[in-house]
Amino acid sequence: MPAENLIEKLLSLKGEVASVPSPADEKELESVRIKYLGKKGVLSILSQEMRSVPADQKPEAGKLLQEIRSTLEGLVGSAEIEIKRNKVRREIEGEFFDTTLPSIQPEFGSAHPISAVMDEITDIFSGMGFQVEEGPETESDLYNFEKLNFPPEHPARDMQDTFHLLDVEKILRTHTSPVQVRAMEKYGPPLAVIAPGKVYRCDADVTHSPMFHQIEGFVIDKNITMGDLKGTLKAFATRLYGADVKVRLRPSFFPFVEPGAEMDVSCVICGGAGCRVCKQSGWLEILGAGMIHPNVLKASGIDPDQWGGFAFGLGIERIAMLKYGVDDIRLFFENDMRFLRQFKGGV
Ligand code: FA5
Repeated sequence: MPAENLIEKLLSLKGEVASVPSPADEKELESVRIKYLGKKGVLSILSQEMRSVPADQKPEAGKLLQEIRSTLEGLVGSAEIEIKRNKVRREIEGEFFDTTLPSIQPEFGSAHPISAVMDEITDIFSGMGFQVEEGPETESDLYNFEKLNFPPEHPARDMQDTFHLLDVEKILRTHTSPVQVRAMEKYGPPLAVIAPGKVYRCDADVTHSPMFHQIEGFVIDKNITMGDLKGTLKAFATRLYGADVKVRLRPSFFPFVEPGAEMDVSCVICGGAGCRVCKQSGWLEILGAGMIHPNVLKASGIDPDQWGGFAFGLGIERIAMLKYGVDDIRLFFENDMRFLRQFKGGV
């Protein structure tokens, strides 16, 4: 076929297509699609005729063909959207909505009990003027142990079964105490810091989990005494457990404090009379504490002759277990909705 003929045909088709009205329904849409864009449609036939067009005229014919295809595709595409839209509109108009029916209430989630206890404790200390700090969960031996007065190979390291990361000289922090050093180095004295976060130990039974949460707290200032430590912790325990709670400090050992202590509160279950939870002793241990060791102050760039401080660290899961009477720590991490829903009313 001579090229002029195909080009003429295409020009005339272009005019025709420009005046095709937008299809009003699915039937009209389908017939436009079949007539022009179908396998045996006009465009397909004209495309085949392209083969016999001389090479120098192919560009013009090809361009026209492409223009016509785009116009048709645009026409069909927008008609398709409009037809669907009209269909939905008709359906909605035909439906009856009873606007007086009560709506379906979405189910509200709630804070995880561990997050709630952590927030509550953080709030108590923030209220006393402590600033909140965070530290990295992957730590160096230097911050997790050495600057905290655990010498290399010292047996005290065995108190905390450590996860070592392969290929890098890092560990998962075993406690939040490294944040003491990091904050002292960052800000210098005086300081009052609280550091909540996740910690990790190679440890698993009904009261120990490989990942758990601690809150570290410490104060650095002049003339700080054990009395300041006890007063602060007593104020904290009173806010957490109520005015009737009693506290006591017992001597204990942590390399980064001297003297070191553990604090017990009168049993929150039996009020001190003796029960299964407190093993008839009337007391529950809730945290470790002490006066910050001069070696830790030195390692953090603080002169121990000028400044002193106290520190404490507590396990959140232990506090939450006592608070809610939970006897297996794993329940906190299994994401069983039957367990978690019980804390919905707020904690
Ligand atoms: C420490 O981790 C010290 N860094 C605390 C400290 C800070 C002492 C500042 C002095 C001054 P300890 O190893 O005892 O101490 O752990 C503190 C608490 O973490 C424990 O009382 C316990 O409640 C909790 N804990 C320890 N191991 C686990 C575990 N595997 N799962 C759950 N809770 C744990």
